[in-house]
Amino acid sequence: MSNRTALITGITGQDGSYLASFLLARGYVVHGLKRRSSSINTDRLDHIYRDRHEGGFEFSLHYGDMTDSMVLTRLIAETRPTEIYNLAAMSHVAVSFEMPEYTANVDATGTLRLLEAVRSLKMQDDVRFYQASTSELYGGISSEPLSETTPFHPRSPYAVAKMYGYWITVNYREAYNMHASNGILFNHESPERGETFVTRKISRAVAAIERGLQSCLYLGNLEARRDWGHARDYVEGMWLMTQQDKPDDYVLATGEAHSVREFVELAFHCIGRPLVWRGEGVNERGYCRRTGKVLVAVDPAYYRPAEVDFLLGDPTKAKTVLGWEHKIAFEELVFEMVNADRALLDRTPVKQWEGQHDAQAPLRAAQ
Ligand code: NDP
Ligand code: GDR
Repeated sequence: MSNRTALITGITGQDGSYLASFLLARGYVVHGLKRRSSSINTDRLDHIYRDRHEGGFEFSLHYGDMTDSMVLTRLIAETRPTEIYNLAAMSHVAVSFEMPEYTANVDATGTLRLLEAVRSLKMQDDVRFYQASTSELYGGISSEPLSETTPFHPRSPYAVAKMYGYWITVNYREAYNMHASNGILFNHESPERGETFVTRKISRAVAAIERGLQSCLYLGNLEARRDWGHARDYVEGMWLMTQQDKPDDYVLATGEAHSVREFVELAFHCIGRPLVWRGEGVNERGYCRRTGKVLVAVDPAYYRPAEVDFLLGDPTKAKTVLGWEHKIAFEELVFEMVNADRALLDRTPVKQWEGQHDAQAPLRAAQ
């Protein structure tokens, strides 16, 4: 049996699924914390379940919740992890304005619960801890590349909660000498990205519009700029942080920023429908250059109470110390996401797809 055992909170999410595959391929025993839900929430882990029977590796999921410190303590005591990756979070910025207290409970106090569970079990010298911190901490008030030394200015309940997570991780490192590191990760996407984040919302809509299942894609702020990378590259960076002799905090980013508008244009380009824009502000529309049909429209319901307009990271420290660099380029990411959703749509019964589309309708303001 491997002596490297990882516990991943948030294993059912985008990053959790990539990280689980990454660690299993390196011989880790992997345990994951999974929330109870009334319907199956392990779709992203299906391939691992399938491979487990053939691969002979050790992979287990355990029910629990970041709001339940008893479970967290018991789980750590029972699984004796050598590395803990705290990826669990209410991770949607717009939704955090609707659920600020819950977001703080999971993202801020949840991180404390996990760290304190390690300490109360006297395992602080045996565990390496990774905290999923975020570029949202910066708040987008500067157009300079953001690094580990840039001051924070969180602009959402999510970012404020993550600010607590960041500092409590630093505090446990300084107070108890724990090997605890923050990865300050800029946006990273993939075909496994949650459907209500803008990139996946776009790739799904483009695939559905191509098949005639949707007529128009409604978006909020088209000018928002993000430093978008691929989740596969970023989970490797998380792991590199826990492999260092000394714990520290690192920015992972590509060093390139693109607007939501650019993402949309490239995504429609993938299906051979280039766009032309007309109108201004909330009246702006993206028309199909060939047919003249409106394919993209602005809906102010998707504007946020406080927007983060611009995020661009400076990953120099990660490159110098960890030897980490992103490998997957922006264009490749967009093409992969659109093509994955086209393929997904091909194997999804139309009725089911329409159901999924409708199911999101009442949540539109939060997508
Ligand atoms: P996802 O939203 O895809 O995944 C979040 C995970 O947390 C899911 O497994 C979810 O479970 C779980 N979770 C949510 N609430 C609870 C709870 N109360 N108890 C236990 N588990 C819970 O996020 P990503 O994979 O994209 O991100 C991973 C982490 O990295 C998050 O902390 C996020 O805030 C942070 N981050 C992400 C970035 C990105 O661009 N992706 C950038 C910077 C930071 P369920 O599946 O049941 O919903
Ligand atoms: P973000 O991701 O808030 O950066 O947080 P999201 O994809 O939700 O938004 C990116 C930008 O796009 C603008 N936008 C829209 N966003 C959504 N979701 N839906 C829309 O219709 C839409 N139209 C425009 C947003 O206003 C925003 O400016 C993600 C999450 O993964 C966090 O957990 C993580 O910490 C950060 O990335 C880094």
